[in-house]
Amino acid sequence: MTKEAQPSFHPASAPDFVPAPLLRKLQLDRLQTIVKHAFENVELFRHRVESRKLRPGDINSLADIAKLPFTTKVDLRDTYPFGLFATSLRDIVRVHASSGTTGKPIVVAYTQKDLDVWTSVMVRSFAACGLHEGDIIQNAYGYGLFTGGLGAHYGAESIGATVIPISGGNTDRQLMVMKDFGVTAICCTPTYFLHLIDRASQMGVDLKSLPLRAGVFGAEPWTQSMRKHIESVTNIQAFDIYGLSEIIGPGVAIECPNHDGLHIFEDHFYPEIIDPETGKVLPDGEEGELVLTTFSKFAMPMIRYRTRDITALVPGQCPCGRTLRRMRRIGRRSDDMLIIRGVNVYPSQIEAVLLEVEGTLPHYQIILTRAHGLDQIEVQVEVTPQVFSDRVGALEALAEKLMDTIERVVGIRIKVTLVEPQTIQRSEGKAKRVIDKRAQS
Ligand code: DLL
Repeated sequence: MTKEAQPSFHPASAPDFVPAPLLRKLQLDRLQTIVKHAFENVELFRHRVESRKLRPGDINSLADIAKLPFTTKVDLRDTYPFGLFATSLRDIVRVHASSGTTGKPIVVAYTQKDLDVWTSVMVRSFAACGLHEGDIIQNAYGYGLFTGGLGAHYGAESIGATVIPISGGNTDRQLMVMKDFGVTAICCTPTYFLHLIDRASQMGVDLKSLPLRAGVFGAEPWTQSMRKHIESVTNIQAFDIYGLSEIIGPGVAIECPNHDGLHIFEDHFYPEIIDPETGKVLPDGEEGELVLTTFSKFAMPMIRYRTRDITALVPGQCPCGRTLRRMRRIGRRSDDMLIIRGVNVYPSQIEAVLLEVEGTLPHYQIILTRAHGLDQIEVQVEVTPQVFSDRVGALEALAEKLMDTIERVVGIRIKVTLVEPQTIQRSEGKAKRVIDKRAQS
């Protein structure tokens, strides 16, 4: 049993319950305004729209959004650093950046009004997790150019909670603060929370006995099995929060206490699911790439931004009564697919197997190497201290079982190496699951 978040209705959540026809009308108004703003102020967008022989006045329904061009991460790179800004620098009060895989970061910008919108969606996110005035929130997302720290910070302050701006890292101090300050909720990546759990058990801190009752976990994929693990060893309720720098940061979507998909704050972020190959819009329920349009961000509007995150919109209404549509949790990105011996392999498929099989810990790494021109893949996973101290035969049997199960799920046999607890490097932020050594092989 998890410690229940207070179920009462929070007034900040009122916009989550706007009747759908009104919400659609608001979305169309906002879409028309933002398209006009981007057309008038962002050269790249204007050229693309004009080359399609379109004008902002041609957007007369929400379905017309499909006429507009997509924006991609490459566009942000090509216009680095300020090329997609739609207001003068004088009106921009904050920038953030996310590190790309290729050197230069992606830069994003906010006017004061944009920041107010961001704070409001973070307040609504915390409210959906049952947090309120009087809560003590330990914010262990990194502060700095990463959006996690400051995004959660202003939302938590604005809901009236007491914020501990501890940022990531220094795990022993995190646990001391959690215990001594009576922390009731924590914000961090799910893998960092796993690390906190481990360290707590080494230090003899019983997380179940603390007032901690909610975790707001995001910034990286995690699984239902990881949620079960976290909730059973801590008794907290684990909420999935989604967001990305290009759209605003954390607070694009959040789970409600039903934990059946994440409600998208659709009055500010319009979702579409497309076929990543053809770009065609897919109906609700079908899995594809999430495309988001920002309705209320004026420093840097993003029209039809291709997130690369793979999900589906959940058909039907959530029992919580929110009219905001939900998306399935993000298990993978279209660009993190590995192709091994011609078979498509996603790290999330491997993780799901590791977490289902008894005796392993949720700490693993996928190592890619190349031998004789062929890609090789190995999974290293930590096992529990009991398993590790067991007979060699038992370890071998567990490795065999994992290899069999992975083969059944993924379609190819992958080498699994069991390693001692605490061998795999822990992350303070987003975990690095895939170590690609192919260039060195
Ligand atoms: O990770 C913003 C954030 C901070 C979200 C704190 C939640 C909590 P970026 O660094 O730009 O922004 O990374 C965005 O991270 O496109 C997804 O691939 C991934 N991601 C974010 N949240 C989730 C989640 C922040 N809940 C990228 N589940 C996104 C799965 C997530 N993946």
